[in-house]
Amino acid sequence: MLSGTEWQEGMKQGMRDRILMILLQNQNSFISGGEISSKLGVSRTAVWKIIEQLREEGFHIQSRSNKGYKLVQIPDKLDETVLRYYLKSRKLGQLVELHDAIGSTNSRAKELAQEGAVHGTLVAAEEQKTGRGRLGRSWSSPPRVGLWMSVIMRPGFPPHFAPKMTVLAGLAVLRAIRSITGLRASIKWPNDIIINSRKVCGILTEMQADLDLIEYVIIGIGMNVNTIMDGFPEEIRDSATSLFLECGKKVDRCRLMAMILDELEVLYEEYEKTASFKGILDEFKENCITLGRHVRVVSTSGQWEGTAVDLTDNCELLVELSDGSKRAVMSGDVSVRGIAGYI
Ligand code: BTX
Repeated sequence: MLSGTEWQEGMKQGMRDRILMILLQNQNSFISGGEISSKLGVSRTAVWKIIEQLREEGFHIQSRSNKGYKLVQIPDKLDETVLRYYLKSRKLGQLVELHDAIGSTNSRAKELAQEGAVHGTLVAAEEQKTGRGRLGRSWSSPPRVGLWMSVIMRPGFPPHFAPKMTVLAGLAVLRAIRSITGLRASIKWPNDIIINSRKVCGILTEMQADLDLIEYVIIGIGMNVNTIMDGFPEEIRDSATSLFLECGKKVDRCRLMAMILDELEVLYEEYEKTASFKGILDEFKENCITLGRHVRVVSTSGQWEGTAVDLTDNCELLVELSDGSKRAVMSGDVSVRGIAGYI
């Protein structure tokens, strides 16, 4: 049971979120304190107190006598109400857990999924202390400059469909980057998003399944959004980039996060409805930097090289060897020969 103070805090937070939403919906015009107070059934003094609280949190709110309040600037931080304001999706991101700092959003999402969290639950953090990449690698996730987010999905598919979820996520990220910044990013099969030969985003898909059905998939997305070059650990400065470094402008992280979730939902539902992956795979191939390139495959059975020629219907990379034979690569690590060596 909630204590009296917890209950009051909850009420205050709820009121703060509702007032913020009203301000967001009226961003270009003033809205009077009286109108807000009658909409929410609270006193003008209560409205004023919340406006002061929002100002302390960094929201820039103008006030004019006889006119009321106008929100003119949103602080650069992850905020559930701001995210909700941008979100159009019906399922993805409807339940949200935001953290200032966490070990790994994927690990937390996995815990929640095991406790029964619903399809679409989102975990995101301002900072990850132990962000994870594939094969035990680490993912640098410094505070307040990136998107470090994980979505729990419960597709009613068999386990061999899991690579398709990474494809959907990659395309969603690509589309979101393009519509918000105008930048054309590419995908390095299977899970890296590249701009100008540098990695701007990585995707980590983890799955729990039994023999014939996926129980849940966690789609972890790590994107360098407003990172400056000095913000990267030295060892990745030659291979990493951020949206800010590429387009020269700071990007609204809540808007970007909402756009990724919206695009992912659109792609996922299109696939669920039509059961056809062809259009999605074609779009992936058009944007896949790996195809047509010389690749080096590092797998548990050793290293070998060839030319990436296609993707199979199961999203495996088809690599042609010098003797003309072809091998499909499912897992393993593929490096692509690019301008700056292998990325
Ligand atoms: P990956 O294994 O393909 O890439 C990891 C490699 O990328 C590292 O070894 C390093 O060389 C390089 N790297 C590390 N951090 C960065 C960075 N910030 N930008 C560019 N390059 C970097 C890719 O794995 C998948 C990463 C997923 C990260 C998300 S964040 C939210 C979720 N939670 C979590 O713990 N992981 C995922």
